Amino acid sequence: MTTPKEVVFCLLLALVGATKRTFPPDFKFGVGTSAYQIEGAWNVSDKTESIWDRLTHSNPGAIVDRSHGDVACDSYHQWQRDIDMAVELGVHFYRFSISWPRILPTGFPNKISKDGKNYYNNLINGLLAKGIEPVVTIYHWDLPQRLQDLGGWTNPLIVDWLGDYAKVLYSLYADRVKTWVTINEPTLICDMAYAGIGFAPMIVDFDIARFLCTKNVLMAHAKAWRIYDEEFRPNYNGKISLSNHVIWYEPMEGETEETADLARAMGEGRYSHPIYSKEGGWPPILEQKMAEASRKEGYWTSRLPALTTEEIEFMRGTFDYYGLNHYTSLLVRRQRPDDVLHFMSGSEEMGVVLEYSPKWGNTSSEWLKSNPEGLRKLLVYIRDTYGDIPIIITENGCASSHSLEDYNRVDYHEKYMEQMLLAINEDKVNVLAYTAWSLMDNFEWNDGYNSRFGLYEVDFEDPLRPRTPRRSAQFYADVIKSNSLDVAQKYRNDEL
Ligand code: GBH
Repeated sequence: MTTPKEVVFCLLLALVGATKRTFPPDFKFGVGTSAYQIEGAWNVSDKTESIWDRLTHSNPGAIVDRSHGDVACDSYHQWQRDIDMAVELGVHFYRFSISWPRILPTGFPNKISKDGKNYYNNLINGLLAKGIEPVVTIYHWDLPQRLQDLGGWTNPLIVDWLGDYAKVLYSLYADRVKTWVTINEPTLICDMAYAGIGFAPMIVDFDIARFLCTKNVLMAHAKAWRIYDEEFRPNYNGKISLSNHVIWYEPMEGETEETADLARAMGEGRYSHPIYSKEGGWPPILEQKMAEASRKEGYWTSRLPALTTEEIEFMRGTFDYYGLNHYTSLLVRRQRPDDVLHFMSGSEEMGVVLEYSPKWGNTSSEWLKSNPEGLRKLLVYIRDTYGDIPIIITENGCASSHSLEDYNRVDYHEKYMEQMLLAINEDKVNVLAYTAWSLMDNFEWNDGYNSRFGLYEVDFEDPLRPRTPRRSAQFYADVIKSNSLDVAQKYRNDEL
């Protein structure tokens, strides 16, 4: 016989167990895409060339399947279907980006494209009509080629160019768009673009251009944030930040946290410390190591540009939330004399080497290993380093095979969301929202159409680009509907 006391006890236990897998009541779920990856219509109406149009057309070998985004998912024509998919998933918000050369064909605000303006108006209004919040990224890598010809992200004037472009967008859409991302992943814009690995504009200058870009991209973000803060926030009261791509750097066995901190300063701190830290500016250890390395190499000044007090103040505190794109982890160890470093394998300046752990799960991308605990540690690290800032996960996801039965994606999302929940419920990290990347298969940059990140599969052979929900889409919809991970069991395949 079970006594009433025992029944109550069991019920309580079940409740505690259940809440562990349950999201806070006001937690928000979304999906993301970006303009060049989905829109197509690369030369429709008065749209001009972006650096990705130029790269894919003039240098097809830079893309593994020699493809391009000329048509992509054809979202320029199929935005209604895109909205329908967001409705099917039941997401609270849809994160998409605006194409700079579609809105401003000259790159400058002297001419605003009527068709470009209407396209995003339709998308925004269509989402709002269905109760879905538009979350808008101002810059997701498709720089007008004209601005690239003027030096792109190495020219400090880009701080004003981006500021003007952002102001045009606020004037057009800030009455309805309440959450903004200024710039997506500065580290890709600077560190990948100048590394000579085929990322637009494919200029090889890892030592200098890369760090000029780092400073300019952060100043441009700060400019866009300040324009919003001063001229638009009083009327519209939205929130705005940038999205950083942050890897979790874990010390290798036998290595110290200090060693991992060296990698963190270069990979994460370089793009976060100037914005989110109380004191602002570069992480001190990065400034010191960069100065030492530059001196050894014979430079007269540090390759990491110095910041004036005004610049430090200009960037410091320009956020309303921490925008986090997170996919994977890396192990860190100290560099040994016989290590030869190349792009992504470590940093000569910091004296660290980066490696994957054989214990982490493989995905179909070489660079993306599944280490869900890394997300929890990273969330705690961000809170401990910068304080109790609200965090929005603006991207998380993985690629699958070209199949509708994407068990690996279900598994990845379940485990990463589970760790996020532990950070929220156990560690009390203030995470407001989660964005699955991506709504649908799309042009995956240098991987072309080989990598499939979509909750929806897209048939790129069919001129109509039909979209079909994968297993993971059904899983995500059910998680959102129930506000809990307990439904996961139905979508897993435990035999795999
Ligand atoms: C995100 O960046 C992007 O914001 C998004 O547009 C993209 O679709 C998504 O990733 C999925 O890739 O093979 O060694 O050359 C994540 C950053 C992108 C960084 C891929 C590493 C390949 C490195 N990562 N990149 S490598």
